[in-house]
Amino acid sequence: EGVGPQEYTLIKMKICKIDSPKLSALAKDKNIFLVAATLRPETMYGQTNCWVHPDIKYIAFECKNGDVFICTERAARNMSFQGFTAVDGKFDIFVQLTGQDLLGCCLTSPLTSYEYLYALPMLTIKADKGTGIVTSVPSDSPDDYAALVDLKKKQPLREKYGITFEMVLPYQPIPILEIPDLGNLAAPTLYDKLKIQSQNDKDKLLEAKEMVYLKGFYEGVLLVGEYKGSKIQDVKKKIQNQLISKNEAAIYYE
Ligand code: A2H
Repeated sequence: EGVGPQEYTLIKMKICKIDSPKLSALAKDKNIFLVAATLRPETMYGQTNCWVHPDIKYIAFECKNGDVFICTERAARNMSFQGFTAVDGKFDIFVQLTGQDLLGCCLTSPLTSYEYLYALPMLTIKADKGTGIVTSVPSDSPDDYAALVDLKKKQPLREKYGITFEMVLPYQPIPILEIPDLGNLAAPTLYDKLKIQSQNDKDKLLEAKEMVYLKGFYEGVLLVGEYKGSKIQDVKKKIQNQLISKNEAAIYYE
């Protein structure tokens, strides 16, 4: 971790169908978003799902523009000091939730080629980082790929969390970046190469992450979208700015 605050891009993943009884009360006329904190806005072309932790507590609160955000209370408090809410430092909690309440939720998210995504369980999410919600890019994030494979392989895991096969089966990593030596599906390539076993395979996942990162950031070239053919470091900020100007993302610090 560096000295200054960490900048995240918040990706607004819009709930398209409310199943949770806890949310239906406030759903009537509001747009509700699961807000995911990412360091890699340029990879949003490859999103396949959203991750929440089943046991983490989340809240829904209203932003000054009327959007309803779902994230941890800690993140909501930080956002309230960063101009997201009507009154500085204040946020009204509409409803308290656990990740369990959000699992299986159907979402839409910017840039990805999948029309609908689902909120799925990831057991390694930390409550005290970002928003407690993570968007999943299994092509380029070893953690995301490992957690997605776990759900595809392990029927008891799906059953435990009420995840149907349809929420995971159609979702494959999308080739979005070409990285020298790692190809266009860097995370799956390293998962196989390092023989990663699951999302809990901490040491190997760390090793894989370090390998994808540096190489991805400095040498990765986009394969899709408006900046196809460009180096990531040259377009990361542009992609972030576009998402923000379309009100599909925001900047958040902690
Ligand atoms: B990243 P840092 Cl393609 N718990 O976004 C666990 N992980 C979290 C989290 C939490 N509460 N909040 C965010 N994250 C993840 C994309 C991505 C990310 C790619 C590749 C690597 C990568 C798609 N998932 O991060 O500790 C989010 O996943 C690898 C570390 O603040 C976020 O960016 O450095 C990143 O970790 C933030 O982690």
